Amino acid sequence: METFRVDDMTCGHCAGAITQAVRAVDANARVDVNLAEHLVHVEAAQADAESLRDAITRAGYTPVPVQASAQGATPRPGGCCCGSGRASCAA
Ligand SMILES: [Cu+2]
Repeated sequence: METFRVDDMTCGHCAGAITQAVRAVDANARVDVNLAEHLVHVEAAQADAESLRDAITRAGYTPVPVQASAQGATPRPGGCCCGSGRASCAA
């Protein structure tokens, strides 16, 4: 599973364009777009992360790979989701 943050993906059209770009390099990839958080999750069938990133870039967007450990906004036990070690980001 590869995750990219694509800040310039702003509407359903962008999401569709990115999905198509990914499918163009990996027809059997499972693409899951979270428009609200500008995240694209790709379960690739054959393409590697670099080709996926390339495909999204060529579609005109700016994908930033997201580390698996940084995914999700759920606070981890003993610290904040952002890894600062504080009890909460707002503290
Ligand atoms: Cu758009």
